[in-house]
Order: sequence, then C-alpha cells, then structure tokens
Amino acid sequence: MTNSLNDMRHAKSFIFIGSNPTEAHPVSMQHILHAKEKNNAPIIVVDPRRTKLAAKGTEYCRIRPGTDAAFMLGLINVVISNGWEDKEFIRTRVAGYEELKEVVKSYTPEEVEDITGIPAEQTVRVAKTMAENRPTSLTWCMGGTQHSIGSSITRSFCLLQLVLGNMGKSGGGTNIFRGHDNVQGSTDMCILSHSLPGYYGLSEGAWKHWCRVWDVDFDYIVSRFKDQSWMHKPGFTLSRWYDGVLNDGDKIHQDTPIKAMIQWGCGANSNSQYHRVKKAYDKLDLLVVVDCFPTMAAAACDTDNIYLLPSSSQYETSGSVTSTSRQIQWRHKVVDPVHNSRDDYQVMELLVKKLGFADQFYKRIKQNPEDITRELGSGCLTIGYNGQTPERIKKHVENWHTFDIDTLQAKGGACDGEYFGMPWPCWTDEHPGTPILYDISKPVAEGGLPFRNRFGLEKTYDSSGRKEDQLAAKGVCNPGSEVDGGYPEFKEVVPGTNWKTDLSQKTLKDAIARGMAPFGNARARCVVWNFPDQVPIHREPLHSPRPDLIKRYPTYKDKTNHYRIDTRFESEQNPDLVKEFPYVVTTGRMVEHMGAGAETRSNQYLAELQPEMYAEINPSLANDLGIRDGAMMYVESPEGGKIKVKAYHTERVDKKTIFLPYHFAGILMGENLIDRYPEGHAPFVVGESGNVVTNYGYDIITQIQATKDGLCKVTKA
Ligand SMILES: Nc1nc2c(c(=O)[nH]1)N[C@H]1C(S)=C(S)[C@@H](COP(=O)(O)OP(=O)(O)OC[C@H]3O[C@@H](n4cnc5c(=O)[nH]c(N)nc54)[C@H](O)[C@@H]3O)O[C@H]1N2
Ligand SMILES: Nc1nc2c(c(=O)[nH]1)N[C@H]1C(S)=C(S)[C@@H](COP(=O)(O)OP(=O)(O)OC[C@H]3O[C@@H](n4cnc5c(=O)[nH]c(N)nc54)[C@H](O)[C@@H]3O)O[C@H]1N2
Ligand SMILES: [Mo]
Repeated sequence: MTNSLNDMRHAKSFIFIGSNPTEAHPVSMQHILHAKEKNNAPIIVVDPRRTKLAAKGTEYCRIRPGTDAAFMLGLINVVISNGWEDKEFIRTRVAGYEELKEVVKSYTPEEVEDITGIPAEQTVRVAKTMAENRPTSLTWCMGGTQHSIGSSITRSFCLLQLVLGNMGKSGGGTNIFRGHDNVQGSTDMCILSHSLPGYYGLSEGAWKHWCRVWDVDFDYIVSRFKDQSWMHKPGFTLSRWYDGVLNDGDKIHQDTPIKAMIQWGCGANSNSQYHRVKKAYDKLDLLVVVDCFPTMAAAACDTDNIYLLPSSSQYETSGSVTSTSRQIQWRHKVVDPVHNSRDDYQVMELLVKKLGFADQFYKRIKQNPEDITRELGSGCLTIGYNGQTPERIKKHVENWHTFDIDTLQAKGGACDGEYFGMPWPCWTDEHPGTPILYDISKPVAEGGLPFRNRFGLEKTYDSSGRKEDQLAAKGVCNPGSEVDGGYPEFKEVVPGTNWKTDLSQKTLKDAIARGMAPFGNARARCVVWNFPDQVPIHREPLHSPRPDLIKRYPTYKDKTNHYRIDTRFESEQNPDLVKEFPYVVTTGRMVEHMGAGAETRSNQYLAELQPEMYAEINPSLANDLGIRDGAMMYVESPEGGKIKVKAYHTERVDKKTIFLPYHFAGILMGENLIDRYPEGHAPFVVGESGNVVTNYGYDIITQIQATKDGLCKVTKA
C-alpha cells in the first residue's frame, strides 16, 4: 500500500477493483465507511460478482473476469479526452506519458464495453466521478492479479492513478490490501525464488551484500551450491512446484525433477489443478509439513514419504510482523507452545543443527527473535527497515494509545511525532517512518519521499524514438532539498558502496541531512522496457470465452525457462475450448474461512457458520441446466478436474460465471479422505477443493496462478 488503512479516511472517492474487503479485510471497512459518511465519498466497485461491498457502494460495474486492464485503459481514455488529467503532475513527475496516450486511444468506451461487458456510459460516469472527487483511493486485490496478464492489469491501475495525479497524496494512492497478517513482512523478506531479502535480487553483488550482513564468507555460500551459476538463477515458484516434480508436461530447466518439498505454513490445496498436485505428493521422495494443522497434504498422500512437524501458532511465540500498511508491530507471546508443538524458530533451529551449519546460520543471532529483526533490518536498506529496531517497535506497541487515528502520528508521549509502526521506509534511528509513499509535501526527514530513481537518467523509447529525462522536473522536490528538482540515487559517499549497500548507513544519513531521498528523485514510468508489453494492453485470458476477441487481443508467445519451467501461452489459447467449457470459473474468499482452510475448518464455531462447499450460480443458468437451488452439480475443468458441489442460486453472479470459494478440502474428486487425517486431527468441515477445477495459466512476469478467469463445464449431478 502506498498509503495506509487509516489514511483511507481522507479519500474523496474509492474504487475497489478485484477486492472484496467486506469478506477479506473486514477491519478496513471502518475506515472506508468513515470516508463514505464524513466525506460523502462515492464507492465504485468493479467485480464480476455483486459483492457485499457493492451493496454498500455507489456504483457497481460488473466486469468479465480478466479484462480489468481494458477497463482501466478505457477510463484513462475518457479522462484524457475530457481534459481531466492532472497536467502539472504528469509534466513534472511522470515519464512515458505520450506512449501511454498512444496506447489508450483505441480503448474507447464502446471498445471497452465489448471487451469487459461494462456499458460505455458507465465507464464515462466512473471516470467523471473520479475526476470530480479527488483524490480517489484505488484498491485492488487478488481479482486484479491472478491472471495471465495480472502484471499488466496491476500496472494499469497505477497508470490511472498517475494520470489523475492521485499519487503521493493523503486520501489517494494505490492501496493493495495484503493477504495474511504478515504477508507484507514475508514479501519484504523475499520468501520468493528470485530475490534475497529486501528485494536485492540474485546478483553476485546482492549475495555479497547479504554475506556482509550475515558475517559469512561469500566463498562459503558459493560452496553450498552445486556451482556458482545456480546462485543467480531464480528457482521454482510455489505456483508450479508440482510440475517440477511430475515433469510430465512443460520442459523443466534443471538437472533433475524436484525430489523433496517442505511446506512451511502452507495450506496445500491453495495450488491450482490440485488433482495434479496430489500426484506430485506421491512422487516425492520426501514431503515435510510444518504447520499447526496436518493440512490436506496429510490426507492426500498415498505414500509414507511425509513428515508432519507440529508448529505452534502466533499466540505461542513472539516477533515482528509487518501489516498491509507497511507498519511494523511486535507480537508478544500469550502462552507457551501447547502439546508437543514447537514454535517456528525452534523447528528451524533443529533443522539447521541437523543440517550442520548452525555456526554460520546463527553468527549474528544470539537472542531470538530480537536479533533476527535486527539482522534483517540492518541489511534491508533498500526499503528502509533499518530504523525499526526491536526496542522502538516494542515502544510503539506499548504506546499505541498515543497515536492519532486520522494521521497515525503520535501526539506527545514516548513516541511524539513518529508514525505508528514506523511504516517503511524508516531510514534511521531517528526517522519517524513514511506514512504515505511518494509524498513531496513533507521533508524526507519527516516522512516525505519523491519517486525512486531506479531505471537510469534518460530513456529513448523503442516505439516512438522519443528521448526523455527520467528525473523529476525542476521545482519538484521535498521541502529542504539541496537540489531543486530531480536527482539521481546516492552512491560513493563511502567508496565502493551506494545507499543500498553502505552498511555504515553514512550514505542514507548524508542524503537525509541534505533534505534528499537516498534513492533519488525521479519520474514514475508508464513504459517498462524490460516487460513484454512495455505499456499495458489487454490480452484475452488464456482460456477465453470470447474466441472472436482472441484474434484481436491474443495472449503472449510461449515462454521458455520461466522460473525453471516452460510456460504455455499462445499454444494453450485454443479458441474452440469454449465450445466444450462454456462458463467462466472464478474463485475467492468468504469471511468465515481462511486460505486453504486447515485452521478455520478445524474451528467448531466457523465450521458451524460455513459447513459446506458450494458454487455460486445464476438462477437463470441453473434453471436452464436443470439444477435446483441446493441440489448437487458437477464442475469440470479442461485439465480433467471434476468436483461435485452444492448449487447456490444467486444473482450475485451473471449467467456466464461460476464462483467457487477455495477454502475447502478433504474430498478429492469424489473421494472422501476424512479417515486419512492423523487420528483426532480431521477438520470439522471437509469438501471438494475449488482448486481441482482452476485451470492452467500463469502470469507472464510473476507466474502467479490464474485462478480467477478459467473455463469450466457445468452439469446436473
Ligand atoms: N476471511 C478471509 N480473509 C482473507 C483471506 C481469507 O482466506 N479469508 N485471505 C487473505 C489473503 S491471503 C488475501 S490475498 C486477501 C484477498 O482478498 P481479495 O482479493 O479481496 O479476495 P478474493 O475473494 O480472492 O477476490 C476479491 C474479489 O475479486 C473478484 N474477482 C474475481 N475475478 C475478477 C476479475 O477478473 N476482475 C475483478 N475486478 N474482480 C475479480 C471476486 O469476485 C472477489 O469478489 O484476503 C485476505 N483476507
Ligand atoms: N483458487 C484460488 N487459489 C488461491 C487463491 C485464490 O484466490 N483462489 N489465493 C491464493 C493466495 S492470495 C494465497 S495467499 C494462497 C494462500 O495459501 P496458503 O498459504 O496455502 O493458505 P493458508 O490456509 O492461509 O495457509 C496457512 C497455513 O499456515 C498454518 N499456520 C498458521 N499459523 C502458523 C504458524 O505460526 N506457523 C506455521 N508453521 N504454520 C502456521 C495454517 O494452519 C495454514 O495451514 O492461496 C492462493 N490460492
Ligand atoms: Mo494472499
């Protein structure tokens, strides 16, 4: 999130696109409804389903799944044709605007209606509402990302906010509600296969930086790999790990298939094509599950290659967590781990000792978990995690009542002037945290920031041959800046280092003392020259219900060696598929259950509230197919997944779309596996997994699974 949940109280309008906070982020609703009441802020909801938020909203746009980029480009088209763009913001802080303008020309409201199903006049009305009620707070969530063009869709959201000048302003911003309580924190730690913590990447320089932080010899780390080249290659992603095991389709790019898997705090049936995941379990030499619950993996495995390591819950341990608003909090232990469980630090320690590298691993960690927070903070200079020491984090939590709900700033007391949780970047021990990213109205030392200079000083665009300065225009900078306008990132303050690698932090402090941002002052770019679509465009979902549109908006060329495996795009996009699989299947959440559901389906109160898997189906479609409300129906995927679920007649979905919650498991393609959980550990609720019928398909950049826009067949059971 560029802003915070609390800052949404200042929004003058909202657009929620592919986000359903009434179910998935209920706590945020207090701030959203506050702005609705106090500022009379209109709420625009863009979702294939008329959600509970849509019921509270001013405008509901029913969108065909996977077409959000087209809608955004259409809104930008309307904004520009009416002269509603923020001309000064664009002139001084945006790069590649001319190239964007060229792309949006063809996305007229009529064209957008054809692609998305949103009436042309509604697109014009939404653009007008946003133009007249600035700033708009834009929120997207998984409805925007889980598509083969997810990365283009999310970029198009940012472009709309740039064109309207809604970035770096209280009440505006791009506010992506994160998933679990510490998803922001774990992303920052880069629990990803293509980066070291703090988004440092996998270059030799990145490894050497972290080796200095860990106080470990670079050569020692090299010796842990087969050879050094593997240190620089992204690994498999969670989305496709099972294909790395099965090795029965797309080509893999490593010497052997994956043989062992550790699922640490992973609910298992969160993977798409789950019936294929089950096959992978059985082919593994070793599967280790570290979880408070056995998860579906324990029931689904046919072989005895699996170890279950019972971990304690968050209430039985302590440590720092980073919330969706980049705020860091200390979580204190409530009780000691119960039964024979161990907390995650203990499990890790046992594992590390057994593997024989505890001396290297724990060099700088003597006290758990304080030293872990300290070590990571001292290394994560890129995102300014260095000012949030365990002592300061604890102080904030203890003085929670001194912070203002509207500004997040402490009034008096021990944390006077600081922002709650020191939202990153918090550059130094004295820095108050950055409550709103890219806000040039405050000095950097007081939580202001320009856009980061990351992609050079000047660029000549491929499409137009136009050359453009990538730094901010003259006169645009934070108050007190020594340079009046754009400037590059800071380096060589300490020879051989830059602001990201100078562990003495002299570079950071030097920049801030001069009123400047360590990472420079640049423009936000509309053109990403290292992506296949330099400016986002619409491309039809891999499995599209509109063969006529595939011709106009085809998907990408197939991609080789995408996180060590080939990914099919063009060769998978079959225009005839819709004949046999005529309905769009999309998936998501309900408030009562969490993720793969191992925890919530094992909770008797939640089990009572939502005891059964179901499919949302429009009554008109259901009646055409002879499926009564509450009767059973089959949903089938092109990949051979088939589930029998209860029909839930609702106008929430249209006649072409089926919605499945993805929280259920324990029944796999008709087979009830409840007896196969360890004794006494079966969940109260079992059901077919929505993910058995989610289709093949992954984002071209991130490889996130496309679980929101597949095709399916529906029949009466
Ligand atoms: N109760 C509860 N809360 C949760 C979770 C949970 O499991 N249970 N999970 C947490 C996690 S990990 C996450 S990531 C967040 C996710 O939070 P959200 O992303 O808000 O939740 P979803 O239900 O997955 O999807 C949101 C909406 O996207 C819509 N949608 C589907 N396809 C499209 C599309 O193509 N375009 C558009 N515009 N909308 C589409 C769906 O109909 C749905 O209403 O929630 C977090 N909070
Ligand atoms: N079809 C479909 N599939 C999806 C999605 C979708 O929208 N549609 N959304 C995707 C998204 S956004 C996400 S984030 C994933 C979520 O997928 P998962 O992460 O697999 O889902 P969770 O059920 O949240 O898994 C968390 C697990 O951690 C365990 N746990 C809780 N606390 C602790 C702890 O302190 N220590 C340990 N070791 N374990 C703990 C819980 O028991 C649970 O089993 O699902 C993805 N899959
Ligand atoms: Mo998530």
